[in-house]
Amino acid sequence: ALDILAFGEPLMEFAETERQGEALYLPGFGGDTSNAAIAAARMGARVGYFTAVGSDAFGQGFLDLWDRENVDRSSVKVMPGARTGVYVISYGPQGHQFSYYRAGSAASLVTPADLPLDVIASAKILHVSGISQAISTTAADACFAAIRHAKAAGATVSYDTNLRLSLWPLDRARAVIHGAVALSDIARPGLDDAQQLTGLDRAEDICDFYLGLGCRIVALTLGKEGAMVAIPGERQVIPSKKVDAVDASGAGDAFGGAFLAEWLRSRNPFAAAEFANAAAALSTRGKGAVAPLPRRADVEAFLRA
Ligand code: KDG
Repeated sequence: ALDILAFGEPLMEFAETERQGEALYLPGFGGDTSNAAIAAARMGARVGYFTAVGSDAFGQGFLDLWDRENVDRSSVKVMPGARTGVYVISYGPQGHQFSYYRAGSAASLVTPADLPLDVIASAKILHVSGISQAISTTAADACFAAIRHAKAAGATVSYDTNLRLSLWPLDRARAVIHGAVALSDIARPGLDDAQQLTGLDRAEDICDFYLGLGCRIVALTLGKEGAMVAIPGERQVIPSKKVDAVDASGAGDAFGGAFLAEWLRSRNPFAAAEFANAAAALSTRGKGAVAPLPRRADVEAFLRA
């Protein structure tokens, strides 16, 4: 059985770079829940992924990627005639920015009827995100159905808010995300997302808000500052070690995947956050979401150093 089953949309990635003054786009792999799945697998967890990919080269590229990364993709659907989504990362003064080519993608066509119910029921953790729900109403419905199925089977539900306002308006995002977080056990909001979603400013208040929705664990990531982890009755800031960051794309996903893998080992969310901070920091040292994800030995060496 799986430790973690993640569900969402994989996106082929092109990260802006430059060679001799000319713009070039470095191919890679992205998609928040796929990134988190790979991060967790690199930390030693038994991980599976569910989505639909197109019957195209990028879809095959993802199937091969998951095989290389030990992510079980046996329930992934290949949709004849549909396409796999794409995004471009560009860099400006405010950091990275994403442009999407994903409307009508294979993953957005997933409906509740496509869910691999047996796999969901047998995994210890189901991991989904705001992006998993933003891409279409059928995908949003499928997420809710997956969450309810996992809960009924006694699994832990993990939810990454991952607010992307180019995919849906704030009011709808808030209603859906908070509806889903209220059904989840572990919430990983990022500070900027959470400020917009909750209208609250302080990290402490944001943690209380998500605990108030009914989560058992809130792991609020604070960018370079690390994370604030809260459980009912206890809250701690877990600082992160600094690194020379090149690109923070996917750092939240690295945190999320490493956090779940480590929490399954120790059941200690504070220790898991320290481990996940290190994984996230290391993941910012290269461009793109997946290529710079560290492995367990890298994280352990970094924590010892
Ligand atoms: O967290 C990084 C992801 O946002 C990136 O890989 C692309 O999944 C993606 C999205 O929809 O933004």
